[in-house]
Amino acid sequence: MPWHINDSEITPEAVFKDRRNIVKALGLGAVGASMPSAAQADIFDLFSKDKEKKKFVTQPLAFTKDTNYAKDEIVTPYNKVTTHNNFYEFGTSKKAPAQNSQEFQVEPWSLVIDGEVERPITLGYDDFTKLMELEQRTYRMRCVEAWSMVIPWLGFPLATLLKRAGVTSKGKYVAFETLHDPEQMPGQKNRFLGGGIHYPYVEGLTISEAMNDLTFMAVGLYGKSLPPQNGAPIRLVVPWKYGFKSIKSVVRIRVTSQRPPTSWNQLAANEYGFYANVNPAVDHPRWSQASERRIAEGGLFSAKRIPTLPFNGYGDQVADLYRGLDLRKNF
Ligand SMILES: Nc1nc2c(c(=O)[nH]1)N[C@H]1C(S)=C(S)[C@@H](COP(=O)(O)O)O[C@H]1N2
Ligand SMILES: [Mo]
Repeated sequence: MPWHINDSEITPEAVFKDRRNIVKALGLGAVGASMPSAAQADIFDLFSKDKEKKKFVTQPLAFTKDTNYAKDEIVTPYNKVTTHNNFYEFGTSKKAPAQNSQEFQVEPWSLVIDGEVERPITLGYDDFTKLMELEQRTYRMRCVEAWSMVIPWLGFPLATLLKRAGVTSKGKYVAFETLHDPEQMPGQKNRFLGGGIHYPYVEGLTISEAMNDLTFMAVGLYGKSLPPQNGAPIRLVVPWKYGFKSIKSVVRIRVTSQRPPTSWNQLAANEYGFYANVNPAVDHPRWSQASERRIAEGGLFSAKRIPTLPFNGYGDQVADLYRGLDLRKNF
């Protein structure tokens, strides 16, 4: 049986990325319909072996400091944090990111910190975990869609990175960018699957927001490296802002003099502002922001409704950043 060959005898591993390539590598052309069913079974064995090989694996990570910023609240179970996601690059339903991202390749990865800095930095995959001292931060996470979670992240303050790079006097904003790789991210290939966002997904903060100690670069959650659906290998977490600010799978952090464009604002400026601070007093044009469903055990609609707090409850640390700003206009 010519199709029953060991991987090593055919081609380098890279070719075994998807079914089309396997079919090409085996020289089978349009298989399937014309093939006897036993032969088809062999082919599908080969696919599933390949799947096992590529399947994403999370690694345990050590941390030195552990701070809970959601005291007395129940931490959202791991299986909810990793199966109820927004990551439109992998599809727009809540389950799609977990389903479609398990073959996501994060090694090698390169994260560039550049722009208005004295010393641009490029970090490789191992650098996030080996050069940086990791801490655990348990934060509330409030999506603009009025659901929320409590998540124990692992990572380091963004300010640590920015201080190493040395922000120049022209640095007023920070622009973030997600990986652009349509081969790996079906939502970037197909406008319908990707929810109409113009990719790569981009986000931004003012420099004072970026330097605030709460602003965190997460490389893990629940004591392990990030699963792809949560933004592997490194993502932003800004706990006083709506979740869409917390951009995933970041490849570039650029300090700028001008306010950078942001993806959801570009898509619907009347609904999603640049600031996006959690604010129960300013409703979304299509729904109230006064309360939220806190996701725990059970489904979204059995989740308890609780009041939403200004700045998601982090006003003590961040309200000063917005003194004199009309938060109704600057939503
Ligand atoms: N690149 C990218 N980052 C993203 C998103 C996205 O679609 N693409 N969704 C955002 C939204 S709307 C939310 S609520 C959070 C969800 O993070 P979580 O899935 O880890 O809970 O990620 C944010 N970061
Ligand atoms: Mo969100």
